[in-house]
Amino acid sequence: MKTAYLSLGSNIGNRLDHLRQAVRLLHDHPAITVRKVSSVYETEPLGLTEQAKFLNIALELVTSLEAAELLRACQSIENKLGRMRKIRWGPRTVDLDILLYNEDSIQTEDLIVPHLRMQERAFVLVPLIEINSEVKHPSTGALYREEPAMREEGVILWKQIQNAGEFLQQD
Ligand code: GSY
Repeated sequence: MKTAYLSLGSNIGNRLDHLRQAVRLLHDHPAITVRKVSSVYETEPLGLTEQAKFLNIALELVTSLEAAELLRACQSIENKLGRMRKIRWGPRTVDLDILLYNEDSIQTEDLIVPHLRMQERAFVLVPLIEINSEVKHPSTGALYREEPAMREEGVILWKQIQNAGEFLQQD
């Protein structure tokens, strides 16, 4: 079994509902168990700033899938939830990004792990550190909690979540 960390974000429609449906679909996958879900954070958009604020979460899962298979599972969930991403850096129904996979470094055409620039994004780091403050870069050993981006503004606690079950069960 491999442990992986994902970042999820939504800034269209019922943002919380999109995140919850995505987590539910992940958890329902026969080869995936969602172990931890962070609190929900409302975050200032990065990239194209003239768009709605995001809700972001991070989660920890265990899986028997290889990284490429996990990527395909994430893409299938994005498609099922009708991701709209007409504009690069623009609004999206739901985005699932693989941040870390089993302390592996992966560089293929489709997937780069650790996720590129994750260490520069407070909307990724703050939820991630909430669920595991010890996570580090697999090759440099740098602790993500010590990244300067952790101290950036624009990431507000929106809904406290105690555990994955609570997140999945709420209406
Ligand atoms: O990379 C994920 C999509 N995305 C986000 C996001 O999830 N949150 C915030 N705050 N800004 C973002 N810009 C993009 S693109």
